[in-house]
Amino acid sequence: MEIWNRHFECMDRKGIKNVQSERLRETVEKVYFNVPYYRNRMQEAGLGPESIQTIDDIAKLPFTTKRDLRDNYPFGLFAVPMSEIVRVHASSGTTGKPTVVGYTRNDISTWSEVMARTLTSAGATRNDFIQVAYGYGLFTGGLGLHYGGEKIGASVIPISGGNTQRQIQLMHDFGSTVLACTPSYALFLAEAIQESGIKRDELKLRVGVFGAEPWTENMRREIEDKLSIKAIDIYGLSEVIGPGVASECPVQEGLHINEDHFYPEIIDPETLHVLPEGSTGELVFTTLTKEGLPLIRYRTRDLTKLTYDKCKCSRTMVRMEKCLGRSDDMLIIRGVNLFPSQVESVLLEMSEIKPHYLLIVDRVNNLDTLELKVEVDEAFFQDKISQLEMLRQKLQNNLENALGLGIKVTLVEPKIIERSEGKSKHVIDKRKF
Ligand code: DLL
Repeated sequence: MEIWNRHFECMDRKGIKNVQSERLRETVEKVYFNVPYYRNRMQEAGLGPESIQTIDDIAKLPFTTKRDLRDNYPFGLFAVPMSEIVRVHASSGTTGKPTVVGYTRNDISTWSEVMARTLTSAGATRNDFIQVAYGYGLFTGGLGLHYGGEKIGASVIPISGGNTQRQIQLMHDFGSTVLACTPSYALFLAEAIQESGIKRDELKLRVGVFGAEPWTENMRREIEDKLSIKAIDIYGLSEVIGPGVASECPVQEGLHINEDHFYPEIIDPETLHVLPEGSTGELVFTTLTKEGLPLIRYRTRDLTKLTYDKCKCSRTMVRMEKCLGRSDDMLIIRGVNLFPSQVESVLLEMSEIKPHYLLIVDRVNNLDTLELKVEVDEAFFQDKISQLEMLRQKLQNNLENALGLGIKVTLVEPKIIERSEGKSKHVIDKRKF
């Protein structure tokens, strides 16, 4: 079993702690002197760089949230001058503005390193053909897998997402051995392959690296059966680096976190207290080597638990359990992150519509579907059907432009959507994960 970076991935726990302590000290110094936001937060808490000596001092530091990134939009939390930034990516913010992340040349190199570890632990080598069917662009999936694939010396096919017939044709003609995409798209592709009449033994596919959305053990079994491959779970988030934060090894008992670069903690999302090993709670990361956008105790909102037990693969890096839930209302639709509040901001800009709405998520033929039911303003509802249809189209376009996601819009009469006395319920998720 190949290991990309045995020195770090198999380091003893004491060694890992020393590396983390040293890197935390450097990171804290960096943000204190270069990011006014962090300096202010630390001063408010009565902390200076000297307050942080070992990794255990991390509990003294304040948390960072998506909201903090939004309040400092777009580049306010960057710790280097823009001349040092060689790449930006972005992910969904909670309202109109995306969360922007920046990378220095060293950050890109760190990212390639952790992606090389990810692909190697999935069993990929320089002899593989990696079909990268994650989206390229502001989303980190495509380019993350791309750089990691090149780093291990594999042949990378940057086909990007969608265009299923072309995916199947290239998979067949080029002999792709590794498929990288979301697990739901993998299932969709599996069925399209069956329908295309191509026989399984005409394909060379043997491994899939799937992530960017939650997927269950049942889904894993289904993908492994239908595609006759090994399906490996890979996890990450743009704010921390993108994919490459954690990934499964062939043992498939949890995802090893690259904790020499990203220090994980589990907290109770209500009390914000750090929880003991083995408890399920919200995952928090501190970046230990990032230069462009170092983050201190960033709340991912993903729910999981950690285990430090030794893994059969001989890696010593802590493992996180497969992530299946979140402590906020973010949805992931066809790999695209979506907050109901983003939909609400679009609705609030249109006077013909009331912000009483319901989002209905489902999965049809392995593809996520999203429908928005929204109330039309009383005055407008009296109008002609053709005008209502124009309004529906306009809203559908506005949503697609703002969210990068097609949503089926249904207009309903005023007062149809159930009001709630407490926190209103805006989402019905019928997908069976
Ligand atoms: O989804 C990065 C990525 C790309 C990961 C390709 C894996 C493969 P974001 O768009 O910022 O980044 O979304 C991050 O997606 O906080 C989780 O809620 C969810 N997520 C990512 N990977 C997994 C996974 C990328 N393997 C958010 N299982 C995260 C469950 C996942 N959820």
